[in-house]
Amino acid sequence: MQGSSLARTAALGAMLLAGSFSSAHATFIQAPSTITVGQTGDSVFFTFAGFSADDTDQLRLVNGNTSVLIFTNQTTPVGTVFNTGPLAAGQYMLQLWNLSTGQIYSSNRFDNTHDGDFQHLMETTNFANFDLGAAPYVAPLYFGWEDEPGFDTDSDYNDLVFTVFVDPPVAVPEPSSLSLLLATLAGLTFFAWRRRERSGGALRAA
Ligand SMILES: [Ca+2]
Ligand SMILES: [Ca+2]
Repeated sequence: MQGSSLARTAALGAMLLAGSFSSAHATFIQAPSTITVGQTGDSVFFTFAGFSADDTDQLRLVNGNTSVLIFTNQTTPVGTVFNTGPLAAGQYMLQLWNLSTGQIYSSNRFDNTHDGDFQHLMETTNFANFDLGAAPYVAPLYFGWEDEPGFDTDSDYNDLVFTVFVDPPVAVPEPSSLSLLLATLAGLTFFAWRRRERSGGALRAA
């Protein structure tokens, strides 16, 4: 399960947008514009990895017509995990709500028409690129938002940093395999009982 989750996270990173983009921090690359939930029932897990920003920013997941709050950068402890719970299969966009300026930015840069299609979400394999000290935990990819407008951005992309993976649903044992499991447990219990009986008898004989 862990392995497939990591593989899916890596797949997210592999889905790069076409086109070129230049940043003050060349070590960042464009994050995918959407998160893919492969099958209905999958959950998406976000972990807050840190921030350095004056503004108050919220990471949000766009789910249908609603925008679900995931983290607030100023108040969320590093390492906090947010589980969306089961989602319908499909593509999900992320948003950054800068509450200090009132601006909303999308993980899909082409929704940022109010900001010249500026790319506000970037990714990197190297946490050190965020200048936030040591990585709080190991992850294959780290995502970071830029909360300033494109025309005057510092492009540090560390205003809200997080990781994400999509988790497939836990398989429920089928009735046939469940009864087999119960039969096995019953058998083990019987043998343990018989072994106790024998050792008990040996003690009594001694
Ligand atoms: Ca910053
Ligand atoms: Ca910034």
